[in-house]
Amino acid sequence: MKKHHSTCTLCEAMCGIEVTTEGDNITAIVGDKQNPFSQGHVCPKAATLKELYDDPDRLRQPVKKVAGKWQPISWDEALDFTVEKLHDIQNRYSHNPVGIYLGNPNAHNFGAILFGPYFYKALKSFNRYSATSVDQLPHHIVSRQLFGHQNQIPVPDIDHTDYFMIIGGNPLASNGSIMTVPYVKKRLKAIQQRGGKVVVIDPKRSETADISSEHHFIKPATDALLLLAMINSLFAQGLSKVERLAEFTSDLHQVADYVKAYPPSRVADHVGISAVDIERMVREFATANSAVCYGRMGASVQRFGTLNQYLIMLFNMLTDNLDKAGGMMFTQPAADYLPHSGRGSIGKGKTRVRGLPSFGGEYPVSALAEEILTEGEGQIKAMVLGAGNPVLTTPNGPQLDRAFESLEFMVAVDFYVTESTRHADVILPPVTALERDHYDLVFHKFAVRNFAKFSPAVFPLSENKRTDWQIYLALAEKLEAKRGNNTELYQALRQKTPLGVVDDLLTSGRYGKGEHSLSIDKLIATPPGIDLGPLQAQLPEAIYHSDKKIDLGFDYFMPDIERVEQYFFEPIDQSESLLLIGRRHLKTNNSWSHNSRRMTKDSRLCTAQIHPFDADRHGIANGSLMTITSRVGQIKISAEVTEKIMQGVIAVPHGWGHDKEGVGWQHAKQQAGVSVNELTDEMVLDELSGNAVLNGVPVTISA
Ligand SMILES: Nc1nc2c(c(=O)[nH]1)N[C@H]1C(S)=C(S)[C@@H](COP(=O)(O)OP(=O)(O)OC[C@H]3O[C@@H](n4cnc5c(=O)[nH]c(N)nc54)[C@H](O)[C@@H]3O)O[C@H]1N2
Ligand SMILES: Nc1nc2c(c(=O)[nH]1)N[C@H]1C(S)=C(S)[C@@H](COP(=O)(O)OP(=O)(O)OC[C@H]3O[C@@H](n4cnc5c(=O)[nH]c(N)nc54)[C@H](O)[C@@H]3O)O[C@H]1N2
Ligand code: SF4
Ligand SMILES: [Mo]
Repeated sequence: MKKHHSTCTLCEAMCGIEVTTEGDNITAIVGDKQNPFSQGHVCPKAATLKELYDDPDRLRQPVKKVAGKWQPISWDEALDFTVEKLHDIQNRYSHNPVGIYLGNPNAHNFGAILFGPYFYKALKSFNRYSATSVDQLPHHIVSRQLFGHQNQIPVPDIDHTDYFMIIGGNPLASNGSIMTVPYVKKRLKAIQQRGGKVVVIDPKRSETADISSEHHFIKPATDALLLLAMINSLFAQGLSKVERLAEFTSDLHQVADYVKAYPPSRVADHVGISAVDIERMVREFATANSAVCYGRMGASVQRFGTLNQYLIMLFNMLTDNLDKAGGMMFTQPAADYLPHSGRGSIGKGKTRVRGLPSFGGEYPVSALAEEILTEGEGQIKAMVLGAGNPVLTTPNGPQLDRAFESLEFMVAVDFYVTESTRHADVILPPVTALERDHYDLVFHKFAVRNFAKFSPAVFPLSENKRTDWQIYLALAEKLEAKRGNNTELYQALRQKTPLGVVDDLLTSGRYGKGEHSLSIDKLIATPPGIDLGPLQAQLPEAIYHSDKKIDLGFDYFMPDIERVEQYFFEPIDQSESLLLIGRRHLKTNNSWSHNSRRMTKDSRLCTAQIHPFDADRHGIANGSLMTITSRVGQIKISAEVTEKIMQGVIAVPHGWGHDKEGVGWQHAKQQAGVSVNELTDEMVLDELSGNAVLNGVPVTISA
């Protein structure tokens, strides 16, 4: 029996886990009490890492589709076949007809982050897409503009704040996002215990709202109006405080001019929160010792997502809560990849069909299906899917499903036959998280405390197993060899390994010398991880603009207010519509946790939550089937009548709908659920960013 200090990679919280093994078996996974950051906390999902490891439905060897059936093949055969097909397609057309989609688990995989790009680069295709554009794209754009780097995103200093306003986030279910915060419930309660407030703005009385000091229902996708009114009221009450930050940006006070038309009284009916409440919240926020306003999925992935994130940042700055204890702060990670990664170029390219802007070398995934289905030069003919299931997770999934079916070739780096990878010609399955080394390159950077931890693989890699990075590097090398190019780079990288890169980052980083002298060896010698203290003020170092000033980017963001004005004050008749929003459950993880028997015992995981008033009005009984229709499609789903949801709103989780032919998840198929992304609309976007609109989708319903 052996015990390993490891890390759960399923969500962003980075909980330390203690994994017990006997030979090749995992016998137990519990919270690691010695981990200084998570202190023993885990959620129920941690245990599913064992189920994932044991899952008989998981691919352990490459498979190739021959006459519609999957045949196991060797790694050499699979990699050679893949490269031959990609090379042939690029020879016949050009580079761009090979598209790439990268899904969420890549962010939890430092090998894929560091070495995957060598393959994407070798493909020389501009047709890159990822889950970013159904998620956090607005945050990247705001940080790129203001602070000069797409990943320089400040996080709430939750452990020191006196007032935490959460707009469109439900950390009690999600365990936090762009805020790496194990045991968030305890930390939220601690705010209240020290006399502070937790305020939740959400169309649902979520699990987080349930433990908050104050919850306000908000009509979906009206957050921009609320935020404009909050800033307006801040100036009207004479409560803005710009002196400290004036050193870094002299223009803050000018924000007042842009929000003049939005006194709380003008927006109250639209958002569903009274002017008195808005004014009071602003006053309490602005006069608290410290306060932080934080917005996530509900605020980002909607019609005005980028403007929302921008206004949230302005509100924090105008109340003197940026880069200050208890406000929004920049984490100081031990292995800082920011100086070595792209700062994020805005709008450098445009999609072929719809002319949507690129960001950071990627196009909005809402455009992917049309780029495959629309004929002409540059049409996508082949896809590389890496750790993503966009048929279930991106808007108008059924269209993408059809598009994938029409491709000449698809390769997937994934260990399941999913709704998306079932369209592949070859699947290259990497090992699971516990079988590879782990250093959290992304989420250490968003942690609410400075911390560093390395988790060595729980099991050594055997001959016929590959990690994601090994797969990508092999593909890159073989592709360049096929083109007759020099491949020494890849051999050198294989020697270096991603771990070698992290070691360089650690030793050259801010804790590489002196007291901590961090290196991989040091972290190996300290298995539970090393606490590096609370977040520290970081301006102006945190700024990546060469003049070390925050650029408020008025010209870029403020014109969007006109769109807000038009949308809300010249309204079209939507009296028949309800507004669809998403939701997460503690026991699910996007589209790929439903094969876990332990996590799917509750039969009400995939339901449409609806207010009793709306249910009555449409003759819908609790538990009965209801139909939801949008511009794009129609689903039938069981109704869950609850007062937790705002009137006029329907909440449906994503990642379900596993009843498609050929899907390999045997258990998930039995409780298939339906995919909410059969309703979401790939033609409606947050115009500033091209981010998808998954919250606030107009729908009609019937019994
Ligand atoms: N309507 C609606 N849609 C949404 C959302 C919503 O709130 N509402 N949320 C959106 C968000 S925030 C996100 S991030 C996306 C997620 O969307 P995606 O990233 O497209 O999908 P996932 O469900 O995370 O699928 C992950 C895939 O990676 C595989 N996988 C897991 N671990 C590994 C690994 O280590 N290596 C490899 N190679 N593969 C692995 C799994 O088998 C699975 O097939 O969904 C988005 N879609
Ligand atoms: N258990 C679990 N944890 C997860 C995931 C998972 O699938 N399951 N996914 C992970 C991923 S990929 C991500 S990105 C994070 C996301 O983490 P969070 O951002 O915390 O996401 P959600 O839990 O979806 O919470 C979004 C909240 O926004 C509300 N909302 C919807 N529309 C609006 C609106 O228009 N305005 C406002 N103000 N609120 C709105 C919803 O009711 C919901 O309560 O979670 C991560 N953690
Ligand atoms: S909160 Fe997230 S990181 Fe922690 S155990 Fe649960 S899924 Fe894993
Ligand atoms: Mo996400």
